[in-house]
Amino acid sequence: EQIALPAVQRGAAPPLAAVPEVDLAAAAAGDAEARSAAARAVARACEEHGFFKVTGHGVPAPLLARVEAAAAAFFALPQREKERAAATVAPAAAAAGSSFGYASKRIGGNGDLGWVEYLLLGVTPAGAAAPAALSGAPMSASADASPCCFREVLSEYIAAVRGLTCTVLELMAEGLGLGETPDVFTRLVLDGESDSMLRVNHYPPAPRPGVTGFGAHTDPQIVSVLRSNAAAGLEISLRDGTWVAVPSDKDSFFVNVGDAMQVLTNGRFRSVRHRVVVSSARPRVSVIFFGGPPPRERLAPLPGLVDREGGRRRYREFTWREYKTSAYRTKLADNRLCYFETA
Ligand code: GA4
Repeated sequence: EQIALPAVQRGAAPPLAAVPEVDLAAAAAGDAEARSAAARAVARACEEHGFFKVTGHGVPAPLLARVEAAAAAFFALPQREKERAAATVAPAAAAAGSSFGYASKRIGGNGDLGWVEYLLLGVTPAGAAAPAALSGAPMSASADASPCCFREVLSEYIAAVRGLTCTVLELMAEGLGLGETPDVFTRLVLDGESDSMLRVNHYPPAPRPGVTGFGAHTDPQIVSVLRSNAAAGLEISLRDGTWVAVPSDKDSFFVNVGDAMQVLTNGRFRSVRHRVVVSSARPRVSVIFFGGPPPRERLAPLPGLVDREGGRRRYREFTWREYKTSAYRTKLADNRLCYFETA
């Protein structure tokens, strides 16, 4: 089956000179002042770029290496085996109409294409998985591509990255001056019905430089936490619309503010437009945890933040189910928030 190659970008984007960075270890080890300095740095980065890097995250390097090795081994399988294995790794893919599972080049259901193949998984609710039971299981860092072990290493990873996501969300709350309700965001991601997802992307070396791996878009969820191997490719759009390349850093995580967070903060935190341009000769592997609320959750600008803007609400209230249904009807590059803005 032939699928047209996605578009090629014009020139290479210049690197982002100063990637905002937050050291969680320093914030945790320090006093209240160190923590509130970290919270302010997080809030500043979310206002300016909707994007920042996290160091000192405490997710063990060997776990990251095992995820990377298992992903590389999975994508090295023959096409038919990937499709078959994905049904084991992602049982939800069996559900009709679900976008979960394995796919190559096609992104979403509305004709978007990228130089990418990926696995998209629904994340089991917090507590439902039993990562502790897996910790003693033998899992070598070498290429064990069996769906059983890939699934297990991914569930261990999900538990770790969910914890990291919650630390980040608490800092966001504190940075917004919502310290009296530190769980205002974490409760959405920790809810038993949280609609969170994991995406494992593999960008093979491109036939020519500058091919679009994943086209420009914002993420619909609250927050996305990304980790990649050392291959470059991620770019973000600055406030003025210029694109900048984010130097890869396999030892750190990158956080994107999503559409739902932009709504909750009444536009104060910015849902960052980002894309992946494939230019390097080495394959890029990225794993992204998307923290989403339960489908029934009503989302609206938080009253405490609206008051500070003289009571102007920029978005109307809607449920996450409503937003997702609407978002999944759009093309990747579309603005999805505009339908929910107040006049
Ligand atoms: C972008 C963020 C996540 O990867 C994703 C994507 C989803 C998909 O790949 O199926 C979407 C895209 C994402 C936003 C608009 C719609 C839905 C493809 C698309 C064209 C899993 C998500 O939740 O939204």
